[in-house]
Amino acid sequence: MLTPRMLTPIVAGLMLGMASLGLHAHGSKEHGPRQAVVKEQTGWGIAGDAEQVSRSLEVVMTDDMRFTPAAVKVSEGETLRIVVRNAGQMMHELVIGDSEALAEHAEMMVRFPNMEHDEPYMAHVPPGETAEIIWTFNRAGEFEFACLLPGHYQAGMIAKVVVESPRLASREHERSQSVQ
Ligand SMILES: [Cu+2]
Repeated sequence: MLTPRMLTPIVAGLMLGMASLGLHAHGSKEHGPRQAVVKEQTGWGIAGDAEQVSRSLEVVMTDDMRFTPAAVKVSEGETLRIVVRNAGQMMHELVIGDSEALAEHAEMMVRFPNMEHDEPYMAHVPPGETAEIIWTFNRAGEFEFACLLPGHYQAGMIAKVVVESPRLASREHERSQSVQ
């Protein structure tokens, strides 16, 4: 027969087991490797791998709310290692997107300034620090790098990113040749 005295260690053991399970689940979620991020196709590309990188691009962020360079050209399919350097005294971030998605996101950031967000196409960089984004631009079109911190986007902290389709570029070349 089970007496309350015998039951206590069983219950305590069960609770301890549950607690450690909970801790484990929490720990693996919070500290899991970044590579474990599910690669999701967006309208402006997809997360890339270090092995695919075709070139590095340094982008500098400054407190005058500017990205340098302010315009970037990429070939469709290229994987870039974007080295994002914050040369300012305040926090900045680089978020890749199309103008519509970024404008929407910027508005959310104004309404909820403490909103936490982290996606493979963004880097939050404290003053004096550098972060990296490895991104495959597998969609041709016009995109942007933007800092969505409240006030920054509104002050024009946006760089232009043009992803050119090689097929389209050669077709245009042919057309200009035939005109001559
Ligand atoms: Cu900023």
